[in-house]
Amino acid sequence: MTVTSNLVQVSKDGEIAVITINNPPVNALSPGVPEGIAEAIEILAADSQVKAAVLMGAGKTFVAGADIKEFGKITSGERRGSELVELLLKMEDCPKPLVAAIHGTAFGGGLELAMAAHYRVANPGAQVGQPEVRLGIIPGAAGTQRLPRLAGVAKAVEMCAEGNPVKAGEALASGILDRLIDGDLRAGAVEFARQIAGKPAPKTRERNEKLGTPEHNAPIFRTARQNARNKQRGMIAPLAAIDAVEAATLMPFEQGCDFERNRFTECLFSEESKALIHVFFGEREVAKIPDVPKETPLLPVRAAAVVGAGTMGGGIAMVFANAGIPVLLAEVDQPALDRGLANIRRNYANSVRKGRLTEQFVHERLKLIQPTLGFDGFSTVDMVVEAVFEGMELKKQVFAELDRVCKPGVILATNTSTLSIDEIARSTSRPEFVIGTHFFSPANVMRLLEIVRGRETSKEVIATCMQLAKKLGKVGVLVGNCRGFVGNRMFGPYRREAQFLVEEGAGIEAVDKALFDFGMAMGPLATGDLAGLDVGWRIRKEYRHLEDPHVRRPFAEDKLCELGRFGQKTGAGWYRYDEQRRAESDPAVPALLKEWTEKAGVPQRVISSDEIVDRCIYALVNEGARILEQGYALRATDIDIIYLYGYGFPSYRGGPMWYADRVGLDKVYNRVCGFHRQFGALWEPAPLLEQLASQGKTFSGFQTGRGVAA
Ligand code: T1G
Repeated sequence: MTVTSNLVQVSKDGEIAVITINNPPVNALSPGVPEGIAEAIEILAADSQVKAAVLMGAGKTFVAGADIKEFGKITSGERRGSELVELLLKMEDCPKPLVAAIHGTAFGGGLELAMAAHYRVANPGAQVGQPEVRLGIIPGAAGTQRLPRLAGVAKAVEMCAEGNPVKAGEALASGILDRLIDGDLRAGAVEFARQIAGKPAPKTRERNEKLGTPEHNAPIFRTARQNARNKQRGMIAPLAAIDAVEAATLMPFEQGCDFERNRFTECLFSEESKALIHVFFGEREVAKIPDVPKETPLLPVRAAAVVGAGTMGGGIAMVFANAGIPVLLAEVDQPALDRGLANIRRNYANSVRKGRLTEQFVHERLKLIQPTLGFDGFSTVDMVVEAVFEGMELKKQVFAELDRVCKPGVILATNTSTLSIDEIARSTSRPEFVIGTHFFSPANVMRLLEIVRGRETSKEVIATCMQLAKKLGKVGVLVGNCRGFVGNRMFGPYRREAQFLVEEGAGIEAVDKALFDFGMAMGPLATGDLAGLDVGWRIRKEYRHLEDPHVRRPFAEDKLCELGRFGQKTGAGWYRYDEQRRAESDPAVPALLKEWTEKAGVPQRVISSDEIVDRCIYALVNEGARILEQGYALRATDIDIIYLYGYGFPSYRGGPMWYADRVGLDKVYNRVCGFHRQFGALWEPAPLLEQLASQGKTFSGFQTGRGVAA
């Protein structure tokens, strides 16, 4: 039995046909796959020998969904995009029962394919899901219509609106799967098919018993919409997904599919979807380093050590332990070590209380964290992450000691957020093994890991850390060794403008609200209070001698710090905080600002939220352009991913560089020129921004054409 498409093969196991999709790496439903399956269905339907059929994927997974790379052809009108919908009806109407056999993932169109089969079996390790909202779309091949018929309304709404994967056990319990098969999936599925051959093949679209009543469903949809507005603030796709599942409970199947199709198309043409598809491929692209080829040998990381058990050190130790890597946690004295361990236990207890981790998991992980005084045991580890106080002299002492006690070939990483990797590396005899691994606070939660390349850092060390990032559940982005690297270097101008805006008369709440409404997870001033205003204040004092005294600098935060207002940690900063660290406005601050700005002679004016957003976001973009042209980031996408996973930039805007591209670099450039005329040198446009704007080009098209600058 042969099919014309080489992406689909059909074989026979006695009276059972097996259709295998073979489109590596993830069996996406690329052109040729739906057509191949449709052809296979026709062939086996006509073959009297065949009593039933199994549909499965070759390689590591079932089907990861529609081919995302093809979406552009749908929005350009080159492809209809409804091929899948027609195939699913053909599958459902096939006179021979079809069994979908799932391993790895059945996501998006992959689950829709499986739900059009008459039965679904899976390996216990498999996952199913409708993650389309993460691409700014909704299921487009009747997923919102068939899923509630199998799993019930509440489960279907949760899966389609949130997009989280569901493990096989839960999928079986909710009615999506009919059986779990241990061991050889193909053999188990063929055996299952034999058992159901000749029996009536239930069509999912005709199973209405789980669709509930409008009265029963109303609170489900109400809660789901509230959750979507809170958790996926600013996004349209989650709300569209809820509407489509609701349509399934109110309309006949065909009508519900039309409703879904219209909402799907609306979302697919949205800016939100373009941004999130940019993020999807961006997350994968940042792992590719032009001058560090895929086959670069990796160094083993079987055991690690962390120097310093403070907030960052403790969090980093949890990250290694959570990934199953035994980790030494070192401190200078017992009280400091006890404080660090108590912090770790508290963090784990919080995660258990919130249901994110189990007691069992925590118990096992705590066993992997080995407290130690000094550098005892360091001769056995493969990697060390230094997380001591942010001072160059102290870090150099630590690295000199590590150079003495660690065996050859150990990766010596520093968690510094501002200091030069090269200067730290020079305190060792092995600078090629020194690298920056800049975690973000809280390290056991934040997904970003800025990996900082030093001038001598070897490709093996870089490749190993990029790979390790994935194992640690982080998104690793390689950056160059400049002051503040990429994230913090851009954050400086962003927070500078926020302070200037307050000093010029914009209210504290107004500045934070404008950026919050723009989609930032938190306003710039409240973020300062969370991180601690004193962190920046100490760094500014350390670098004061390097600053040009003729250039305007914000003064408000320095003055707040001189009053001991460091933010949440001191109960007061821009806002004041109660015991639960809940913020409230503090009338004392506007009064102080009035006194300070009058003394400094800063004219006060009414400032629009548009100006607030443009000044803060374009400050990011302008500095990002400088970083790109200087080669401290490989691609604009890398900057976008850094801001999404490290600084709470809204994913549905794609990141600061993507956002600027969508606004149009000519508009951004003109706005920056306007600020330059109004506010002076700090707003000098980056040459790359000027160049690309004048050429009508974009940041995403810009290639530095060389490795990350060291
Ligand atoms: N389309 C095109 N390419 C894809 C793809 C897809 N659906 N999924 C993965 N790739 C590429 C990816 O870019 C990478 O390429 C390589 O495959 C390996 O991926 C009709 C409209 C399945 C969990 O959202 O979540 O169906 O970088 O590195 O870590 O209603 O890939 O090597 O060149 O991620 O093992 C819905 C997306 C689509 C799932 C595997 N489906 N994929 O993770 O490998 S919309 C999704 C994933 C849809 C229907 C709608 C993950 C994975 P490269 P990888 P992985």
